[in-house]
Amino acid sequence: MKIAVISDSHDHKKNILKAVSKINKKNVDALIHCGDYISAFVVRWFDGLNENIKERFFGVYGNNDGDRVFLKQNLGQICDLVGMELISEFDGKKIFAAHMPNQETVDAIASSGKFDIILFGHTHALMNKRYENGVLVVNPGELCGYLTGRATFAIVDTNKMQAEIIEL
Ligand SMILES: [Mn+2]
Repeated sequence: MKIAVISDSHDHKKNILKAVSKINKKNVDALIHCGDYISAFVVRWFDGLNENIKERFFGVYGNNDGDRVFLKQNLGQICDLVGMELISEFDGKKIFAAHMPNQETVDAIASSGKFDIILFGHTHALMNKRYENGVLVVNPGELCGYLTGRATFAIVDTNKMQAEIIEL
């Protein structure tokens, strides 16, 4: 199963539309957004996702997502905004996703053996790392590209247990 992972899109319309188009062409089965959408109106830019992807579109809130009521009301039409943490199983793999766990927390969760894949955002910095115990830890970087100049997202392959970083 292929899961697209986006974080920190920060209202960047052009990059969101580009990412949606790429995700639609990549045979992706699900999408997880690790937070920092910003405005509730981003729903219109994510709305072009293939229907099968929208059925498995999950998101957690970021620290910059102030208006959660309207985000839930609008983006919530196509995305299951689960709260601060996503804990779920995809294709037999236990996944933990949150916007801003610190690195020590990520390492502790990874070494707990309770999850196969850990996803996060917030730092706007890429991470694509397979820990010694096999846990895959991915920060897809920033879709907005505001801080690093690189607009990226990831596609996690749950069979191969690896992530491909896609640059816009
Ligand atoms: Mn951010």
